[in-house]
Amino acid sequence: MTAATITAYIGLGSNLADPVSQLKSARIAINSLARIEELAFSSFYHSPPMGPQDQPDYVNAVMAVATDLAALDLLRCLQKIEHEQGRVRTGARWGARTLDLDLLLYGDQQINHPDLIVPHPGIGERAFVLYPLQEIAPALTLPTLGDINQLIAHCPLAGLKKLA
Ligand code: A4P
Ligand code: MG
Repeated sequence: MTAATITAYIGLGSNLADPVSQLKSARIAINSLARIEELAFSSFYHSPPMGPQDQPDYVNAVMAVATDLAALDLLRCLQKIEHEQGRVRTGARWGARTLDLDLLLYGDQQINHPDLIVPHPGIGERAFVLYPLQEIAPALTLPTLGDINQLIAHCPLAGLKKLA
């Protein structure tokens, strides 16, 4: 890793085709990317779907990595892994998926690119992101959003459960 190393956080989610296995495979795939090292990986969390309710419950987790990949290059790598794990984009917003990899945070940067918005939109209100994020980064300050503990204090669990 170079002097340009950034700590990034990746949100993992799945609600099809054995979600826990999907997340475990994604973790291995991310670890096998060049120029990325895992720093931390949260527990798995079970969560009811946000968005359309006629889909299975999700399993979510958050991973911290050190990387010197540019943010867009990291996003492309994550999209390739989604594709390799059978993600089919139906066009339905917030629909069921084998694997969703979101770039939640990229250092303290704010990014507004047509293909990449960081911090990932909505994370300040999503229990399935905030609780696993706090588990691995309990003192984190999020760019534009502030202290993770303040965000958690205003974010009900909404059915989120840590898996044993
Ligand atoms: N994109 C922009 N910024 C980012 C970023 N920071 N990380 C663009 C990843 N992608 C980013 O994403 C749509 C476009 O977002 C991409 O082309 C990318 O360039 P997508 O993965 O194709 O579609 P999506 O995931 O269905 O849409 P969206 O709006 O990203 O949804 P979310 O926010 O990912 O939410 N309920 C539970 N319980 N747990 C979940 O994990 N996830 C979703 C999807 C819905 N309900 C859920 C969960
Ligand atoms: Mg997404």
